[in-house]
Amino acid sequence: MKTVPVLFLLLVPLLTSCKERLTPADCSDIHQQNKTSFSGVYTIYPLGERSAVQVYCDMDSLGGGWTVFQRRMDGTVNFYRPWDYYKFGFGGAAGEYWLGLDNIYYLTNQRKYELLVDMQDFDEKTAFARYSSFSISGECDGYKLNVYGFSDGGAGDAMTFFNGQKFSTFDKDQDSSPNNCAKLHLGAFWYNNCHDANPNGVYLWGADGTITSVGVEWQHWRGVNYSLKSISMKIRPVQ
Ligand SMILES: [Ca+2]
Repeated sequence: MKTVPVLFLLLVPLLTSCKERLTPADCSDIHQQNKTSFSGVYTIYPLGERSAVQVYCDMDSLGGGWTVFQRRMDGTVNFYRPWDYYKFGFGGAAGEYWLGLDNIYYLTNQRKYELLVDMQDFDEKTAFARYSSFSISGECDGYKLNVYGFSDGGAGDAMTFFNGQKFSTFDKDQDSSPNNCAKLHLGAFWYNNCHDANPNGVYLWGADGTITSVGVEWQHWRGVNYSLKSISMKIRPVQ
């Protein structure tokens, strides 16, 4: 009686030995396996089969297959957090979240990636900015940003300003300002001196000039005193 389940258990490794299918490194692998996949939450494995992490996959924008590493949409998650949260990630893939600098590093150092930043204001207008190359270095090098190859989807270029910068949080100032940009702008980013965009700023529901440039902003589109309704940053291997 008991031999049947035991036999089945012994067979399981054989039945599930197709690792490529089981451990997609990113959303583009999932998209490759099934071109009709919907946008939504999936499990990816940035560093092999023991590195499972949930992400939101954008299967709609510009052909789909995008792995979202940053997403704001309703103000439900506090993004004013210290270093370790940005290193390991926080929030939930079904809503607002940050994937984590370690995961972004693992991904962008295994393949060559492009970056897409999608955004929407409270008038339901949309715009995007696209970069043909995006990667970051490891923690020992401050997760330094390497981004170039801008093409405009109406939003203008805010990322080139951050190229070459290390990542900063309020408790780890690695910016190029004599001040602490993360504390000044209530966010965390590859701050320079200080920012042209503040995607991890405070969710402020539209125009608000009470405190300048602390909102979820993209300066070249809606300016520094307009906090966007949604913004998401996502990567895809260059074909
Ligand atoms: Ca500083």
